[in-house]
Amino acid sequence: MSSPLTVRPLGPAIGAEVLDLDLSQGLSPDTLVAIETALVKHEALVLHVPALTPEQHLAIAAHFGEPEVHTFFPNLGAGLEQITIIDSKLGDRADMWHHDESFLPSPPIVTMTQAKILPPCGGDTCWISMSTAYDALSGRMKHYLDSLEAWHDMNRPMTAALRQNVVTHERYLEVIQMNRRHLHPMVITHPVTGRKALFISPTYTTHIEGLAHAESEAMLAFLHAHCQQIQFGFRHRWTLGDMVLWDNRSVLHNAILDYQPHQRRMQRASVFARGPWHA
Ligand SMILES: O=C(O)CCC(=O)C(=O)O
Repeated sequence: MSSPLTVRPLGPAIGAEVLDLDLSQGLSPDTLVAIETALVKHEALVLHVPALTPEQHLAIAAHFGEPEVHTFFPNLGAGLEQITIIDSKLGDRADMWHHDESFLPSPPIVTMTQAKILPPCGGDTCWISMSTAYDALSGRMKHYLDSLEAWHDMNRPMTAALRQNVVTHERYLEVIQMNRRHLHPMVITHPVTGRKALFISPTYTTHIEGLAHAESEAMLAFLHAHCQQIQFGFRHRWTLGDMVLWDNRSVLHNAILDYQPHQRRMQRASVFARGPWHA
């Protein structure tokens, strides 16, 4: 069956945009399937949807799984608790390479964020295809990494934030006491495409299980530098009303913080898998 949407790739490794999503026609099941197919293939997908309602945002999220009620961020309230507000005026920032909440046992599989207020320029978001980065490793390195696991710990960025004076000590203690950490495979297999992807980030990954400290540090430093090569990336310059969806199993992302003192406000939903989050 042909897709009801026209999808244009924005890069050979990662990124695409939908050219003709018409929300006045509603969101049919075929349209939702076409969005999912394009997302899984291109890993980050831009929709140009200034008319998107929060209800439609939630409907797209619910197509992928269970929309998350986020623990930390404010939301749109009654009936729309799963639509989170991320606003630089509230001190929100995400200028670090990360998978969303990889410290959870089952992290979100998809996140989708829409630009509501943008600075005059700047505030772009970048993604890295961790499947393309994995593919580019040698066969022997892939084989070595395939059997390893690494720890993801929310305390890592909190400690960095405390040192940079961007969180209060009270907030730091509150988060540290939650002790949110989890051991994940360093290479995960996508349940739909069967593609393998590296699952590590400089934000949350603290160490590789079973390696000596120096070995783990050296291996992670190599892998982070490897993944951040420009050819594995995709950068989106936002226009008001754009929504980008990303596949949290396949990509890292980083929202550039280069627009202060201007405001940047996003509305966001993230989605938990209804079954296992990776194959
Ligand atoms: O604001 C953005 O562009 C992305 C922020 C982010 O990291 C997130 O929503 O998970």
